[in-house]
Amino acid sequence: MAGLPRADRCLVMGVLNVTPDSFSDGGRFLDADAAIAQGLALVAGGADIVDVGGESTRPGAEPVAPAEEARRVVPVVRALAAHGVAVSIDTMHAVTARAAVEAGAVLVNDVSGGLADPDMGATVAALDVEFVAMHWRAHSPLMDALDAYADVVVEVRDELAARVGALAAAGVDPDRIILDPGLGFSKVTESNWPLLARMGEWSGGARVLVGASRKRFLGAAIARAGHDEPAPDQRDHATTAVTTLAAQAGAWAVRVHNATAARDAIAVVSAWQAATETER
Ligand code: PMM
Repeated sequence: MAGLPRADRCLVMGVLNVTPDSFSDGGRFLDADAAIAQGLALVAGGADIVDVGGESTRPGAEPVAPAEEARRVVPVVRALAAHGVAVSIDTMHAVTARAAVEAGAVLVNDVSGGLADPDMGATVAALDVEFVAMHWRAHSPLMDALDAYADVVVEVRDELAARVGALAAAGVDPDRIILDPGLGFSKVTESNWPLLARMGEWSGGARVLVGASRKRFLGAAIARAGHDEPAPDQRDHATTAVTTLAAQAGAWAVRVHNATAARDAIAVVSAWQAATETER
């Protein structure tokens, strides 16, 4: 089983949704064999970590019972871990997190930052894993109703700090918590950009994961007058631009559908940064 790779550059987390209804890849990898093949393809393409999820979090998505979620993801996690892949489990359910870690996952990625399930903190504390705490306000049916902020950077900073405090009280080592601004989750289009541009102001020096891949706010940014807004699979170049800037800004990892594009962009950032340092 692989641990998390060393982060001497921005890491690439490849998205693998074993769901019928995710916004970009829903339905493509519901079959375990197809999902395992896609996980291995993500690694071959440049992913350092494969993030396996069994419940769609897009606005309006149907909730999935933990037993069904675990049925979808555990065989995929087990097979990928057996191939030496560093696997992350994307879940809001403590029981699914535990089952996935027992099957070989090395990181728990909880889009609710531990808010959705009161058992998540203690469960993660008992498991020897890293934890991604994403900024989140409510489940899918309600998330768009809670997108008002007086100052999005300050409120995301304070709400994430509250999560870290609660998780630490449950026994999680704060140094093992990675923060994520939750792009698109209870955020109108314009709220996502300050969170990207002012990463250092809300992260408090913690490691940062950026999940911008193919999201609606990128479609809005690249839309052209007189044309339909680009569909999710037409947002990869915009995603790669975010990857480049996030890597330059020191993000720990990006969560993306196209691993190769991210890996190439990060290699360019590393070469550019190395040349900057030798010239000083
Ligand atoms: N976005 C989605 C799902 N999981 N996890 C983290 N940590 N950050 C995100 O931004 C995030 C996530 C929704 O996108 P998907 O349907 O493509 O998985």
